[in-house]
Amino acid sequence: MEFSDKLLNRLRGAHSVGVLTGAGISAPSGVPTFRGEDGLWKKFRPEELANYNAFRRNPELVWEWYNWRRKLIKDIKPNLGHYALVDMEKYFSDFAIITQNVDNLHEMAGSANVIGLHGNIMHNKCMDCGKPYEAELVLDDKPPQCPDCGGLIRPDVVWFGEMLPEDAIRQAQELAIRSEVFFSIGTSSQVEPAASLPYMAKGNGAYIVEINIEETPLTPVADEYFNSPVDKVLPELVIALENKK
Ligand code: BJW
Repeated sequence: MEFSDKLLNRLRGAHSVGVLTGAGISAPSGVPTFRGEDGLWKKFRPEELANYNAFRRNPELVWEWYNWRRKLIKDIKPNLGHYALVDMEKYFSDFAIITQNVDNLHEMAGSANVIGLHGNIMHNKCMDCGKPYEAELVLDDKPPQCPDCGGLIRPDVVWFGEMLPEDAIRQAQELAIRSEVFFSIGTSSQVEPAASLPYMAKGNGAYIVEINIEETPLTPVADEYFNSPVDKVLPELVIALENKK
């Protein structure tokens, strides 16, 4: 794979590099993405399931979807894309990953600075009193009730219409603003506020690099677009960086 001198020189001179990841980076590990044909679970769109009102209306259905995903995720491992991002850390004094994923694979691979925007699928909380519960404790068929207050226990993730963790979105925006190179990897660039981060980075002078097997609304704005799987592009980019030292 060819990498332009412009990209390699930008990277070589950079101190701050930000990386936004989405479901596409976990796809080679076997985690289904949200959108597209693979994203449909029993014909429901993610917007119909990752949604507070849906959980209120039909908690069993939403709970079943999360437990299906939890069982699937339990045995999966990071892939070459995740590991390449771990390798990339050593080239930059300020390097962090902003992830929309809830599967913990960046942490499992060993990335040191991960900003999680949408929570962690293995964690639960009471929807009334907020008390945290581990997912393994409550893998029942129906959402259990909180022993403390009787509220329904829900996955500790961010649903549509809910605010992102304040610290996480602040850190993500600060990183986007100071990044000299900003990657958008394996995300359909449709879900806000994550989708705005590359634009924020670009507005502050960053060089935008997109890696995705399909074009997205970000593609025309990106300075470089790699139309190839992430677990192919990133390991080759690490080799190119190493050779360019
Ligand atoms: C590969 C590959 C390979 C595959 N290699 N690539 C401004 C304008 C309009 C709307 C809004 C707005 N601001 C807020 C909103 C509302 C809403 C929103 O964005 N709606 C849009 C859909 C229109 N946002 C929110 O509600 C957010 N909250 C918020 O903003 O609060 C303030 C507020 C509230 C109310 C009103 C206004 C403001 C919260 C969003 C929470 C999203 N939650 C989910 C579920 C998380 C928990 C869970 O996992 O169940 O997050 S939904 C789902 O989408 C999940 C993902 O993180 C997220 C993004 O998906 P992602 O990662 O991009 O996956 P896919 O499947 O879409 O794409 C995968 C990509 O990979 C594809 O492009 C493939 O081609 C590619 N790919 N294999 C490279 N091998």
